[in-house]
Amino acid sequence: MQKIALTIAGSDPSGGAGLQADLRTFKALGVYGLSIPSALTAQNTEEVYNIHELPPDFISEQIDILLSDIRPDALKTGMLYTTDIIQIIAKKINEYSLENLVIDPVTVSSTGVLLMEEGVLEAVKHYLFPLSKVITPNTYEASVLTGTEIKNEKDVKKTAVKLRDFGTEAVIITGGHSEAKAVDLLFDGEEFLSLENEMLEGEYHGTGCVFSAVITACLARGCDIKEAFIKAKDFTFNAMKSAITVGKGMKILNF
Ligand code: PXL
Repeated sequence: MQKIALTIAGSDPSGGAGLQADLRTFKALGVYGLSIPSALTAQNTEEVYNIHELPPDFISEQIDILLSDIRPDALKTGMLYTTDIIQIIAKKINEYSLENLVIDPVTVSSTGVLLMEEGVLEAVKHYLFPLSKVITPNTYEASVLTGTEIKNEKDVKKTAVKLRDFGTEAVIITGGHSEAKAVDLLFDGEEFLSLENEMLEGEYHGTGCVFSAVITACLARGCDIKEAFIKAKDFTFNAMKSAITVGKGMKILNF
């Protein structure tokens, strides 16, 4: 049976991040991709210039119409932008008892532009974390979500434990604490698994989106979280090594 994954995320016309990157990633992993935009951005490889969120009622309608026809094996959320959007998505996930939810709590673009309104991270934490299988914050997002400063490996572990207490099954904190190595940490409630590779030079667009999309596709295919994490780390690193320059700004992951 064809496995199916859904992304609810922002649109990035450059295709490097957002739902366009998610769909490319699902396809690369043999998973059929569904997509519901939560917000549209005006952006290129250099900068995010403007953002328009979609009306929550219309997002709700997209979910109802799609799910009356097709049921995803896994889903992920990316940039959700407003608390109203988060509330409606949480309601629908509950209503349809959707499983294998991966949350990428997107806060800022690679260039530092805010991709959410104030209070949105709190809403993601409150409404969506308890419904999720895994959350994939980077070190910055993990630190904001818990109000902890992350300076060393012990801090990363402590933060992962705190984040899991918000109700998710597993936490993956990406980016680590070191400048020299790219270290990602998984905590599934029982054990920690840390994966590292060398830090690559340059500016890359959409790494968090691709990473969480790989996890989603793997869950759709029936992997457990540990397998999905190992695959995502490897896939994203290779896609960064093969990154391409299509515009004047950041590199786009290629796979
Ligand atoms: O990489 C985070 C991200 C997620 N979603 C959208 C984005 C970005 C970064 O620019 O534009 C739509």
